[in-house]
Amino acid sequence: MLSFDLTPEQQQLKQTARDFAAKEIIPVAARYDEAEEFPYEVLKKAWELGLLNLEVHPEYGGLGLGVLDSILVMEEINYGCAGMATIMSANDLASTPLLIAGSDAQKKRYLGQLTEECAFAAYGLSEPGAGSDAASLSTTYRKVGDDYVLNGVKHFITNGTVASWVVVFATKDKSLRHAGISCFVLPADTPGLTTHKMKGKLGQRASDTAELFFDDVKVPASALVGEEGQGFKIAMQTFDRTRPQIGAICIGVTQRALDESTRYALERKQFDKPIADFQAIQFMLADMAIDLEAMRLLTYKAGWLVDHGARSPIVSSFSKAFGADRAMHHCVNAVQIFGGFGYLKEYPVEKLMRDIKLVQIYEGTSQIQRVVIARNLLKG
Ligand code: COS
Repeated sequence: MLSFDLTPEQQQLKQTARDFAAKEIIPVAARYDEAEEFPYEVLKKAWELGLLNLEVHPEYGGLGLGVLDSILVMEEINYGCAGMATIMSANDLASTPLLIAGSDAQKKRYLGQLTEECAFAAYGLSEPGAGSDAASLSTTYRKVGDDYVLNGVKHFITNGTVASWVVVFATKDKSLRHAGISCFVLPADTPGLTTHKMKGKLGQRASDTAELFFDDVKVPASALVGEEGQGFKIAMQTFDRTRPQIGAICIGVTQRALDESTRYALERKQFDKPIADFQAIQFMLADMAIDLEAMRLLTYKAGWLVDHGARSPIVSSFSKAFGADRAMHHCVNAVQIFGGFGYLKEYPVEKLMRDIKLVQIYEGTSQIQRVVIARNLLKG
């Protein structure tokens, strides 16, 4: 049966997130963006309302909601600020390897912490020399007695300096590529692990982005997530679940671009009439609305598939690639509709344009999404 209805609970959840974005995020988003400051106070309130870590199972203190539920919340939070939403979705990104392959003890300890206090987590895959080619990562692990010892550098890690715990991918032998990679989870205060905030981002400036340095970081055998050598597949399966959340970022930001542009186009007069009367403006607004509808359908479907045990790399990549590229296009158009005012920080659309650019890059570039899509098509 095909249904486009949200349940009453989902509608309520979405409304709660919408009200929160209107009341607690929009009024302060520009200030945190300008200062490049981590918005702890805002996130603490979101956590108290139950808007973070939705997918953590009830036995670890969470609500056990689905990916579609996370998408609905993300859409609304992103309407307010993509930087703040990225912090929240990074908790889901770090939690997902544990949901997929973590032991009961790992889930209890780490996912439990996220529900007991307003804590953050980080997912450490990218490295200075390993971005799109994730399997070429250089962070190493070696077995020493019953322990593992990690060495290397991760970068562009969301929540890196504020995380209480981190998931990290490391190799026992780089020449083995995928087969050599394992996944570990460890407290962020483990001796030998240090962090450094990477400043000066174009957009999403409220989010924390960091380098992580592993210098002979010793972790017990119980830090291994899943089995040795499974790390790369855990990382990819994680993205299949989390890329639809990036689709939700695109929905939220594009909806904001459409609403702001529509309001402005009705107010702003040139040639003695509102600019909304001109087809050039109308067509830009109409194209935003068409793509928004398509983004929602793709992204909700991607989330729904995961929730129904039919995780689909290709549909998750559709959601992210289509969403990111169309959202980028429309945020540039929103600035165009605002004209010179759109280029000023006093108006909201320049931030949308800066924020959305990152979405074409992180969690796999738009080009990597097409690699995933093409490979899935070609393998039949
Ligand atoms: N689910 C399960 N297994 C998967 C998978 C998925 N979605 N995708 C790949 N695999 C498996 C493959 O089946 C293959 O397994 P076998 O060795 O058993 O055959 C293995 O993983 C290697 O796959 P593949 O050959 O496709 O890997 P590549 O090195 O060619 O890389 C891409 C694939 C490019 C898709 C991957 O490196 C990628 O997603 N890169 C982007 C990384 C990224 O998003 N970084 C952003 C981090 S910001 S959080």
